[in-house]
Amino acid sequence: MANYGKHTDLKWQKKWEDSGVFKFVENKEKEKLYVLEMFSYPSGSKLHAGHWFNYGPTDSWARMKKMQGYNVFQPMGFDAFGLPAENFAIKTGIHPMDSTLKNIETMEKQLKEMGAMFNWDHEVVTCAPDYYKWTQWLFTELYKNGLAYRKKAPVNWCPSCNTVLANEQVVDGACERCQTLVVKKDLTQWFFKITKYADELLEDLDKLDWPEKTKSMQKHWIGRSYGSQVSFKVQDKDLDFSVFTTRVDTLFGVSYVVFAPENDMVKELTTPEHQAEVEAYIEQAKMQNEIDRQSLSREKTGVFTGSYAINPVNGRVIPIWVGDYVLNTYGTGIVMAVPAHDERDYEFAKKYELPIERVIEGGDALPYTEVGPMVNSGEFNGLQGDEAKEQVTKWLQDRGQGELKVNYRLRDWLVSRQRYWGAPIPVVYCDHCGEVVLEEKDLPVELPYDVEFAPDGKSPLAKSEAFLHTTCPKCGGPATREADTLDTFVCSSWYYLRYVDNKNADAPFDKEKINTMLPVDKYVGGPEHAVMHLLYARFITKALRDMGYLSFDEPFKSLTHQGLILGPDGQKMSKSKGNTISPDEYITQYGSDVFRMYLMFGFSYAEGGAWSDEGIRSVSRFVDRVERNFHNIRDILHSSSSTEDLRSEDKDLLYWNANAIKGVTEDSEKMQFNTAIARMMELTNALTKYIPMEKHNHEVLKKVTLDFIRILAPFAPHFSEEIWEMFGHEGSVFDESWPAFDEKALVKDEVEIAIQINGKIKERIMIPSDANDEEIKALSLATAAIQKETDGKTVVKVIVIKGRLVNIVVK
Ligand code: ANZ
Ligand code: ZN
Repeated sequence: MANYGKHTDLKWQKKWEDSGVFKFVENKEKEKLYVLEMFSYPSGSKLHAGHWFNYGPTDSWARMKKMQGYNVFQPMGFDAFGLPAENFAIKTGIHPMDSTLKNIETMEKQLKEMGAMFNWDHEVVTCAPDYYKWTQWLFTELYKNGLAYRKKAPVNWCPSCNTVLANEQVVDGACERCQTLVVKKDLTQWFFKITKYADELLEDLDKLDWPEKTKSMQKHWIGRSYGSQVSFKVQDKDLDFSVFTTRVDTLFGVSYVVFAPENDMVKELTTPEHQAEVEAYIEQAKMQNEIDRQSLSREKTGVFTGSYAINPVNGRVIPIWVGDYVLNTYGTGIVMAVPAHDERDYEFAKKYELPIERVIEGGDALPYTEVGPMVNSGEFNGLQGDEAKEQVTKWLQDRGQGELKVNYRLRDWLVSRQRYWGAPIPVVYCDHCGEVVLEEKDLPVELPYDVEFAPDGKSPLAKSEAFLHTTCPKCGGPATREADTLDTFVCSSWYYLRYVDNKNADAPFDKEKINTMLPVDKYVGGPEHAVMHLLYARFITKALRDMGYLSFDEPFKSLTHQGLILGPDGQKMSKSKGNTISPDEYITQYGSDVFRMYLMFGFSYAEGGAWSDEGIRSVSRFVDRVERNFHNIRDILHSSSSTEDLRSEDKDLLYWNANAIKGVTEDSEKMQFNTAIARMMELTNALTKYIPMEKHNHEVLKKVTLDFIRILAPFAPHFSEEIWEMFGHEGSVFDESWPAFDEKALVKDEVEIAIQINGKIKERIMIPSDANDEEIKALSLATAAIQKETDGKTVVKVIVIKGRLVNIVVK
């Protein structure tokens, strides 16, 4: 009768807590290992299968590492600020602080039921004043170092959430959270100067053991592009402007230029007879979002301004247009159009009947967008590629009309949010002193509890007179507080630092402590954070390093993304589809180890997949079988007498044991848990065969049993403790060391056979003892001496007498 179940979990969770076996204690003798899972967002009140898939297997990995001798630090906390709690407050009247703390309490309890070895002493909760005091401190430090600034900027505005969104939070032109179409709005906002680190953020990606796809997404997000800036004069006006181009070798083929509708110069360039049309065009462009505007498939539109520019390289007079396929936020917001060699320009020129002239040779059809020799380009004809670009740029540079230029897609990080449930931006505005950033002694700027939540689109802070009115710390005069709060990504950009020293009341962290414990050795979380969170954290680490706080360059050395667990219907789990899996029910029924092992066995960790009830049942049956085996083994070791011989059955069992240790060690290291568990299933099959035998080698059986419990322990921690105890041990199995495997046991036995030719022994060779007739035949014929003997003759027959000899009949 199977005994393992939820009661086992509870028993061991209590024992672990009482004995403090997983408490983190600094230890210079051991190598530290910082294992981090992305902390949870306490918006839904419960832990779901996705949390479990992130935390359970990673905890197993960390447990193996602990047994391998590392001093493992594995903290947990809550990313507790954010929109959902505030929207919930508007809907229900329940204060975000109350709902958040309640959710955290539930989730903590559930996380404890998981039985992970989290270092709860180090917990951080980002909405607690003793945490966000230091988030605000981070803001002030960035400000002092010229990395935080305020400017008026067109921002992505979600009319439904009533807030500004970072570029990263706009997906297909809509708000990532509520799918409402995003509009542009001019507001004065705070920014962090992440662009200062663009090159380093790009180049250091090479140092990281991260999924290639994530690195390439960051690379694309940063979007470094080498090109040239070319300056054009406006005809009959004392005006000039520059364009950014990656194809300066096509400069002779420019047939018009296009300004982004938002470009400040458009007004000046528009002649009176074109004014009405241009203004109307600008108005409609405001309604479009950037993604659509850049889309290749969308029909290009534009209007003529009435002005002309002069191409510096050939003096040609070319019309100046306005078109929304040009973005104001990239390059200079102006494009030199070369219809013969660019798709969008080609389409535009066709539509508006603008000239198309080939200046690059190659291909039959236009547009030809590859590289090739320059043609119709005067003295530059024949040059191509980088050489051509260099020469043309040099020519321009000599005349003060151009230079080499590196351009980035990356923009500064907009951190202002017109919302309540976030860390207040620690700034006051004073009539005398202007913008005053607070000193550490004035932090934290606490969020007032007593505010009004109403669906009026206004931030509760902006309406709170008590919060807004304050005195200026510089002159003591009246001042107004900044009413915006920080993007929650600011909170999560440094939480991995605070964990180490979470109770420090004098500083965000102790420098020495942090530089010993960091960087994080293994970070595990969802791929949805490939850009934002992971890029922001890297930036903050580099900024704090340059301020002298950190002595490392990158926060997360190695990164793994777990896949997604879908509902049984193969669809993403969601309450509305009714296909969610509630871990609690399964844990009550099967115990958390079975739940965890199913997640690890039933899916590839990186891929995830659809939930299956049959899958978890089969893992439960496996655990039952393992348990029965261990009970039987205990009885055997207690009651029967041992054989001293090392028989082939004993060797076979040792083989499967070594095979399991090797497989579990190597596959788990790579987080390939499903194949690791398959190796333990093979060992279980071997034991199931061995146990019913009449005689057992106790020494072998005992070794295999203790090895097996230890490699199973990270996967089924409660169950394994119980079995470990059953075999008479007092301490925790997690204080044991990870078993090594015997390479020799992995080589199956060999036997010597004789090879005859026409009845005469010619050679003796070693073959695996379990080789079949076909394998023996092949091995014999392939032997050098036999090849020589049979050369030029016909093999008539090969007779195999198993285990002893092979007779080859030749003619
Ligand atoms: C002339 C040209 C000729 C271009 C040609 C391309 C091919 P990446 O690689 O992404 O940096 N461009 C520049 N600024 C732009 C803006 N604000 N909005 C839209 N397009 C813009 O792309 C650089 C190229 O994108 C530039 O090189 C420019 O078009 C266009 F045969 O200049 B090219
Ligand atoms: Zn003042």
